[in-house]
Amino acid sequence: MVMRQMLKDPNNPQHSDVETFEIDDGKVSVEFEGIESREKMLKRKALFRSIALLLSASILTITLGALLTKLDGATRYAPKFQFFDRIPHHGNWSRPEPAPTSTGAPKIRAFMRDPSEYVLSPPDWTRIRIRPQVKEYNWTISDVTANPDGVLRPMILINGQFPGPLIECNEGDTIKVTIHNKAVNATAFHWHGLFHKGSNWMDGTTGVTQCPIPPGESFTYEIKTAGQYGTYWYHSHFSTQYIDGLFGPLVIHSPKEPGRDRYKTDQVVMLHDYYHDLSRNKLYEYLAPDAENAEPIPDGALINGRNRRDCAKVGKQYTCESAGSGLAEINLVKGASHRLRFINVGAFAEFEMGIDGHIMEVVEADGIALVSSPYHKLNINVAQRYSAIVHANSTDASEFWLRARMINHCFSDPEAVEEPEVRAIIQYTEKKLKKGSPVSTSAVSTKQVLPTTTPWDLGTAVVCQDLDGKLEPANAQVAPEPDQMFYLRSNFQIGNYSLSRGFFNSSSWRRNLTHPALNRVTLPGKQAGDIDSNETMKNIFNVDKGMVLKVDGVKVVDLLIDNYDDGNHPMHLHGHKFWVMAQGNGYFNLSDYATLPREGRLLRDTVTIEAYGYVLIRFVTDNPGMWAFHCHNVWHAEAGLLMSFFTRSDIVKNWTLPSDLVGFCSHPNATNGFFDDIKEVVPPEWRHENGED
Ligand SMILES: [Cu+2]
Repeated sequence: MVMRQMLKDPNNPQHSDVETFEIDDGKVSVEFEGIESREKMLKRKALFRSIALLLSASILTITLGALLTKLDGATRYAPKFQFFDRIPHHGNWSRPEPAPTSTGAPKIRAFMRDPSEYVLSPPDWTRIRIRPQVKEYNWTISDVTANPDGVLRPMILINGQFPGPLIECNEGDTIKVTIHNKAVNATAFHWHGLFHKGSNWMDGTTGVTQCPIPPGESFTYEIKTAGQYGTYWYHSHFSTQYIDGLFGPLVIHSPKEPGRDRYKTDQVVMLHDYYHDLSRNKLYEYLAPDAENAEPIPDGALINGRNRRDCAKVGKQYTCESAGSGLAEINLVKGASHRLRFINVGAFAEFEMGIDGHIMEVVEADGIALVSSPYHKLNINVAQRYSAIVHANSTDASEFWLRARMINHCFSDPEAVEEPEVRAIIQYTEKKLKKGSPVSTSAVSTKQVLPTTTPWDLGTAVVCQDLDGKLEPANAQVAPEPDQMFYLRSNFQIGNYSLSRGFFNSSSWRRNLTHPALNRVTLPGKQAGDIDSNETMKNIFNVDKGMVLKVDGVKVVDLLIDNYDDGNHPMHLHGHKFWVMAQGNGYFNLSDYATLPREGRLLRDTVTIEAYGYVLIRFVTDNPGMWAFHCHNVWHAEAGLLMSFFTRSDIVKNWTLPSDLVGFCSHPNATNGFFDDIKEVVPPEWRHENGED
């Protein structure tokens, strides 16, 4: 074993914040200098808390004192409500078309998407050879008040319906989605898990690859699908906006996918936590002083956008009309096998889900076909996907519960959630499902036949971590030896004004909406200069507000992250799949590094780092661009847990970005709806003159 000195990369000042190692034949033993032990970190956190408490107490005392003595400076320590009440509403919400009620039939809720749209139509590859096509979609984004589960709330929808439409294509097709932004706020769409080889600017990540699409403007995303297949999804990548309704499934079929003859029907099942308020208002509370990283507790959960709340139990601040709302129904032809593609399209909660009386054979994770393995229940974290084959061969009943429970032990207050479980009805049907058939829609009424089945008699998950057991790719590829390793610590720190923010090492991301990272390295003559030079990189990026790790050439990169936080993080790398080399609780044992098995490693695009755990991922930097790496918990990402990898700068620096995208950056409304962090949550009179605002 060769002992090597820790290397600071002289070519990239951003790296000075990161321990970087060059690896010699995989034989490397490293010492992490300057890293506090976890115990120390915890003590420090406790100390921060006590200081914050003390400060709050003194602020309260001073405030009371000031009020009592009518001192001039009383407003300096304004009590919370004076600015918490000032929640900005960037919305111009309209009620949906009034539902026809005169017929006495159940209300037709036009904003609910017909669930049969989530039943797929895979081509019959045995009969036809399919040429690549261009699949075009036209989406109008608008602000709508709607009540998927009964509770009326402002939403932002695609073509006035919820959830978003299915994008379905074959490998090699080009997807063209034209966004017409008719909402009051800006937007941008990310295609989760898609590689965008050679077209990084189509990745849709505000602050990283594009300026937002301003209200009143349109933009066409062109997405190539060569070289990948399986289950993906899309969502807005503008602050926390997607959880207000801007998300949907994206499925790529391929003749290369193994096991296509094993199931008769194929459909999408989206699971998600759900809030009854606009996410922007929740973000306001979450990022406020003294909030201490207490993530907003979901008001409930939905399956394919559906659930039904008991209006009698809903808070008085809401208007609740549950007529016409109902549970999702999933139809399975009796006696046949079916593929269910589960996607966690939520904000925050990991789900544990299972179907009464049915084993699920897991055959896909994040677009990678797996050797089939049976499970009673699955854990699925935010942004992850699993396909399971379910055999409709039970003789016990014709209706069964699909139970999906948010693992509320991972919430800041586990007891605060009223209904952690959401259910869907699995119905056996006699005849073949046909795409576009109204079979599910008409059934969503008050006359749903509710199953009487009992859940698996197994313990419930209390830790948020990835699906246990060994998930093995069907086409196992041996992971290559690494060239380079980056080491990150992820944690939350309470800093100025008692604000809690997420950090990778010393970097906490603050989105710059009008100067995204990719634009900074491609705009000719602006700032780019010679991006290989030390000085230019330093001028372009401030590591405190967003770490950018530049990797030159095609390298095999290892990224080891230790999580010093009591929350878990579903970490997502844009534009790549990575091998999960190691994952667990506690520290990664560095003595295992040189001998990590490289065979049969799972490849995916979203991996969970559990609370006080670690993960070691490996990927190849063969896709030129600026690629975000971030926690997919929307609250954590907005609190700063995002950084970027800058790969193949030699290619990227010669790019010219589409002129319409570049034009958005100087549009006066490009930042509509942007949550301006400190400016919004800290009263002006509190702010220092030290550049914080
Ligand atoms: Cu996180």
